[in-house]
Amino acid sequence: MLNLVLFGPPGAGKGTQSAHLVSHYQLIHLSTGDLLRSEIAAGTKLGLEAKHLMDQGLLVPDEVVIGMIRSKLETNPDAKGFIFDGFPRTIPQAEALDNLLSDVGTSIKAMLALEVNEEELIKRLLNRGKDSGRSDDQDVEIIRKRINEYNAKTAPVAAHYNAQEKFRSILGIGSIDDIFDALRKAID
Ligand code: B4P
Repeated sequence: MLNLVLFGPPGAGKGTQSAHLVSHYQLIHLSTGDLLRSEIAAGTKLGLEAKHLMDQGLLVPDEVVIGMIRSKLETNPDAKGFIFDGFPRTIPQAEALDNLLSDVGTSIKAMLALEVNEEELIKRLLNRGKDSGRSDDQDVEIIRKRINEYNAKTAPVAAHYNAQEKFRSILGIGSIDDIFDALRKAID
């Protein structure tokens, strides 16, 4: 199985590049951000609790996102592989993912990290906020909070996969096609 983690700060291009990777490698796309937004749209209790945290730029609790990923892995036993987009975002999430995959006899092949500077991230997210209306993309202070959460809790996840010799850094600035080519070279 080809299991990839697409990594990077908010606005690095994870969702954008996932769409290309999914169609090229026929993987199942698992985005915890998208799963949480579906819960919000459906008005579930989990969605209401998640929205409260997401609108403040905070991460939702580990057990919530780990539970969502566990259930998606269970419902796709015949997948060729998965692309994990926006997950794992903390060390406990990374440990849980390694265990879930090991239980079904597989593992992460690579973590691909998109590197983008803070100024460009803020510009992209404010732009997306105008087009999409996403409530967590409207305010520069909330966006900075998300970047701070990333630096404090998510960036250390890179070391977890580096220790397993699976970490690859990719420049996330440039055209979407050029970045996709760099990702493809790293995978192949
Ligand atoms: P996510 O949905 O994962 O959102 P994100 O990190 O903001 O976006 P992403 O990185 O996918 O955006 P993209 O670059 O594609 O998370 C939202 C929230 O959900 C989190 O803050 C958290 O609260 C919660 N959450 C999610 N997962 C969680 C977890 N595991 N644990 C706890 N909480 C969790 O796109 C950004 C913009 O850039 C787009 O407009 C795009 O068009 C543009 N863009 C992309 N590539 C570009 C390029 N090369 N040049 C110019 N623009 C580009």
